[in-house]
Amino acid sequence: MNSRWTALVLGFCLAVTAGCSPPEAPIGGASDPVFSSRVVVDGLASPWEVTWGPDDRLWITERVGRRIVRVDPADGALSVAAEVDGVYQAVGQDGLLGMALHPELLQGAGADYVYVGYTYDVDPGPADAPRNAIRRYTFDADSGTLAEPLEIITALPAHDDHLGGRLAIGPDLKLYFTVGDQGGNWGRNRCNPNLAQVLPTLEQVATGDWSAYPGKILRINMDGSIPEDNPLIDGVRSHVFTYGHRNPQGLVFGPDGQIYSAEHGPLTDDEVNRIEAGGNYGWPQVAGYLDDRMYAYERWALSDPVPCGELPQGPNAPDSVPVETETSWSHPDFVRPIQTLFTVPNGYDFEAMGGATIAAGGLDIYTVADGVPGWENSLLVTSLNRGAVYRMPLDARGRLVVGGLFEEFKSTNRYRDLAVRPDGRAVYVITDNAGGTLDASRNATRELENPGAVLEFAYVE
Ligand SMILES: [Ca+2]
Ligand SMILES: [Ca+2]
Ligand SMILES: [Ca+2]
Repeated sequence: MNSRWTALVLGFCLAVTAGCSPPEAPIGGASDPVFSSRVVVDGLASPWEVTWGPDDRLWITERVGRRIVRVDPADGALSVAAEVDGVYQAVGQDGLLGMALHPELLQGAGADYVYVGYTYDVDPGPADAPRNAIRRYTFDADSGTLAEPLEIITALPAHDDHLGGRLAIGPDLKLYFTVGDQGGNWGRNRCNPNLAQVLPTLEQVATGDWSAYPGKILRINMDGSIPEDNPLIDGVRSHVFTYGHRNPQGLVFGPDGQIYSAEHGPLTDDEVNRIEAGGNYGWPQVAGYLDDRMYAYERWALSDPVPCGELPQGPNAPDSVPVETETSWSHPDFVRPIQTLFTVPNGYDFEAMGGATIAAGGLDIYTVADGVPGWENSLLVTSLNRGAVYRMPLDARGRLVVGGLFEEFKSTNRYRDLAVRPDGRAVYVITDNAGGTLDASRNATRELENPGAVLEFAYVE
């Protein structure tokens, strides 16, 4: 399986079905790099985060397996660093989630710390009351295991949909953690109000009530407290760094400290965002750009006179549900995405053409100068529902996507997250164990080629 550059026209037609125009020739005229691919290891239970470690191992969380494992990318040898206690795992998005390695891990600096985000159950009885938390472990290099678990922050929102859960450490040595919108106003949770625009109050912050954190990216001190230099948003300083997010599952720092996120859109408009302190990323008032294209905010919880609970679930809101167009809303701190995947024109037929998202998973940035030609300074985002990694070259300042959008490493899998080898000559992708994607002919399938695996894509020439 060779990967090749396939530039995608930024139209809506992505060859999802017959009748679409095929992907166009490469943009920019660069030579097509050739990659070889192989399965490094399989048999993992829903791997969710993969990170290159200072020990030259791939550090991986298993969402369902509730383990942190280290894999030697050369031969696939796997060792278990921790069985993570107390993880609640019930549905498709909860369990053991993001992981971040302290930048001084294994540097002899007394900071051999590994942080993980996970779901747990606060209800001591039979009811389920999931919450997310961040825990720190200390790595013991001699035994290769993680010990001394320490809860950093608990009682973060969790639900049965849109949990977010990606974790990163910034050059400022703060923890950054994504919290999804908990699926509010969507699907089976359509009668729950969406809280992505709701901000915490002073009283909530004073009492440690984090229930207004859905749809936010948090910035957290290493001890769980609120950084003094977090943005003051509507007069309140909390862990909230940015808000108005749907389900961010990608989060990465560029070499100059800029932060990028990737998040699932509804039927269109997955987003790649540049994250700025105090920014409002628009959801659920806006999906993608503020352009009234194939999205308006249907407020199911406000249905009147028929209460929401009596309405059938379906793609089209009945007349009793108030609808707000994107352009009826504005906000001084609104930040538009630097890229959408994909914005479609009005009149787009989802039934005939398929959903216009890639179901964005993990995000990374390729910074190596002498790795794959033409790749330096590109964002890489994984797609769950297309079995590919989408590469976006950035401008020199890292502020804009320039020069197109490229589909890499296509296979019949769901790509959850990725890591780049420090020499830039290989990319490692982890795959979901189940779910839908597109096969080589771009037909929908649930038969995955390499479920629960680590795949290597190595640059050949
Ligand atoms: Ca990663
Ligand atoms: Ca947005
Ligand atoms: Ca829009």
